[in-house]
Amino acid sequence: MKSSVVPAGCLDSVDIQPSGGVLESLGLEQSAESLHSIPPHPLGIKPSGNQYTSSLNSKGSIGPFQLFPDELLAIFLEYLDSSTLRFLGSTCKFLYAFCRSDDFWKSLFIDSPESKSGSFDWRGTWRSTCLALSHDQVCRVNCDFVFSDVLYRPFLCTHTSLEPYTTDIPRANAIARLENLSFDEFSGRWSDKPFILTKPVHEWPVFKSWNTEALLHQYGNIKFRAEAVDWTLQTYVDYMNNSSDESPLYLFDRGFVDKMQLRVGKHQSSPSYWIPECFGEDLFAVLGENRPDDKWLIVGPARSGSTFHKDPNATSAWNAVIRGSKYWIMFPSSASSPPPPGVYVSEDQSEVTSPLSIAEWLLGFHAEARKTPGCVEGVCNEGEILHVPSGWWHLVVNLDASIAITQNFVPRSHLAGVLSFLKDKPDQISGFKKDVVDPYGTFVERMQVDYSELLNQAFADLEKTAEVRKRKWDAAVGNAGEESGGGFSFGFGGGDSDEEVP
Ligand SMILES: O=C(O)CCC(=O)C(=O)O
Ligand SMILES: [Fe+2]
Repeated sequence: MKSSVVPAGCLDSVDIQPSGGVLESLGLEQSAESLHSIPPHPLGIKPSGNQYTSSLNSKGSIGPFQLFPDELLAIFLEYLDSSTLRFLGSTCKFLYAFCRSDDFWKSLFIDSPESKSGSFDWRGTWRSTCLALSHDQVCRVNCDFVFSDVLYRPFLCTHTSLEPYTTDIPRANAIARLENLSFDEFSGRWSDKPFILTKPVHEWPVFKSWNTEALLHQYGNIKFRAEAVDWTLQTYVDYMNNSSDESPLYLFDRGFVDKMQLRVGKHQSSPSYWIPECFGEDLFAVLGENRPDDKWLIVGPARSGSTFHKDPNATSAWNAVIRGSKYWIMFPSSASSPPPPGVYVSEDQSEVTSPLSIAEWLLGFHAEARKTPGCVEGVCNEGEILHVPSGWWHLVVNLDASIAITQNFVPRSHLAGVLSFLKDKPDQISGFKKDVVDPYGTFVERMQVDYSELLNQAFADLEKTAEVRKRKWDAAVGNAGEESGGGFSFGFGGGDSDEEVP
């Protein structure tokens, strides 16, 4: 299959719709098979490159505005309210095509009182939902002579097959799959490596009983957070079953344990689920009520997922797939290694810019990423649980509609890294309640009471690391052997940084 990968612009523009500028301009490569699987655009919109083989071009009808690139026109339209957008869309085919773009309607609807109150019916698109249009009230004007990468790109990304990216994982990249793991094995060999545990989730009652139907039956009227909205589970599932967003809205709720009245941990009577023993205790538990957020329910349709990030506060995480399956691609983090291809971080590493949707990233950067040293990949199937070590970059995409639970934690083996993060990067700390004004101090104080030996060991490790780094620095600047004078001092930061998410 890989031998048939060709730049899409080389394909015959007559019989293959998505040829022309859109793929080339994005620097995208795509297999011929996956291009053939893309249906015609429902309005007939085509990539910009097709204008050069057509004698007609609808953009001509917008007069002097045709001088503006489509990207700029799209920015203008973001400022319009729904009735203006609707009226403008009835002036000519070109503007009709633009004003139908669901991204505008998504922003308009998410900010609307209906979305906030949760009292609305999902109608298949953001536009139909915003305007309360039933299926037969939606007209479809033929836009055969609208050529626009800006309009065509999201459609292409929504319909591109994920298969070429998530299968045929090179053996060297494959994430280890383990039946089981002891605490000693985890602490000794595995706490810095991603792995998939194939068994422990199978005994969880939530694994045995949860599916979309069952959840709807019990919790259909409960509101859960999905990015910027709080919708009932029923509304979210309606959306999930009937939408075609390039980046589907992702349910990611940190209050699910209370909302669903779950009991977490084997010590509970009739527990709903428990944490595999290999991960040991979570040292943030010493903070009690003051601990940062740590548990999320994750629900999403196929193609939803998480763009590249590191988990918050230098924590590690596990992610258990209850239904569906997830493709993971991950990179270790170190001060000397760059972020994954296509991901840019600010100098202090506090901001991550990955402006691309998951599909765009796969189309544009996956091939390079796969060849990058350190890259690991794997599919975590139903009933399996994946370990995300502290500091690792990860991108995740759901291969089917999925339900998962994730928890972040501080294992013993990463205590030093977490202390260093909290002390050296206070501006990047996240997930603590506002009244915890000094997370580092509070954590150290609580650790001194419950785990003083472990804490002292972690401080000693940090001192040692700082000492080694100082020696390396001295050697590099040529003052080896001298007492280091003022002017430069090391924190105990290891040089890595951690961006917040989920
Ligand atoms: O399931 C996902 O989308 C991944 C969530 C995530 O990033 C995590 O659990 O750390
Ligand atoms: Fe994550």
